[in-house]
Amino acid sequence: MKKAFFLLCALLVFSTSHMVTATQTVKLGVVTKPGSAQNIVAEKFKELLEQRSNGAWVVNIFHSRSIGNETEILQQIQMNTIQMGVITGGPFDTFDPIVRVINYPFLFKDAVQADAILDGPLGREILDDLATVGFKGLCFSENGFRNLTNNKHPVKTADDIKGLKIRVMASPLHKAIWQALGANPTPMPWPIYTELEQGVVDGQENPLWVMEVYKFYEIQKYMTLTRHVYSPHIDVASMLWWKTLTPADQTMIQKAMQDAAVFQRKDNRDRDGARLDLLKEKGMIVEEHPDLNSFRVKVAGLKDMELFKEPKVHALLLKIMAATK
Ligand code: EAX
Repeated sequence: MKKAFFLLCALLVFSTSHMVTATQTVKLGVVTKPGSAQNIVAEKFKELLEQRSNGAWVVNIFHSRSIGNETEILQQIQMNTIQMGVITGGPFDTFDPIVRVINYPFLFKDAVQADAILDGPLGREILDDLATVGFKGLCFSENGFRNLTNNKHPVKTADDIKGLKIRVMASPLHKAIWQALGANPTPMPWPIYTELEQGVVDGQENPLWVMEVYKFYEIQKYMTLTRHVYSPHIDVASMLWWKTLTPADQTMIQKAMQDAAVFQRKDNRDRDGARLDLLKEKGMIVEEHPDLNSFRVKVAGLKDMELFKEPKVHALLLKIMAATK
């Protein structure tokens, strides 16, 4: 009898302790490889959530296109086969056109202004709107300001772009920007090293870290510091999954991602100076002072295009433009 009682106790202790230590797993997708901006966010988030939950949560990161391109990762998040993602703003705008607003050319003067808008109520409007297409928008981390590279000739004014074959993200807005600038834009999902190497396209545009981490200095001769679009990542969760979480877990996950984003944005910016030096050392010819006015004039009409015709999208664009004047 006594023995049976002890056995029962042991069983109870085992099962309750088992309940307490049961881990929950979250799958998080990024398209880029370790060392990339998205991965730095993802790894920081993993570290913070696992630490703060005392191991109750485990984050598994899927990277380097192991679960598909960014559009495919987003589709899996909608279905909750993947729970979270750190996804570049570009490919997001086919899911919700409101995302176009933050990819608008020459919208933000600098990173400080981008943070002020994206971390404030206007950024929140965008994140909240994502619920209409199945995402819980958590916060913004960054790819950074995008710059043009090409393998044909130096680009100083917008006229130099005429006829260049430029790879763009799978985004109708990005395609429209490069059409307006006179290029011949080709949408392609990430990664694009082989296409550049083989000359399928002449150039591409991305933040400085991409040219370093993906070694574009090996295959692209000319770079122009156009900073034409500030490119955030949108850090999202599957709404189907989010609704199953306790409020305490929601808060912990939201906070861990926000802290990871703040960490990564600073890290990315701190390293940009050294990156530029490195790219020059590696032989890239850099135009540091392009005639950006010539670019601005050519893209000025975009806000009146079909792409922004949905009233809530148009209204938000005008609000952000007024706030960043
Ligand atoms: O971060 O597809 C792109 O150009 C993105 O910037 C990519 O995610 C690299």
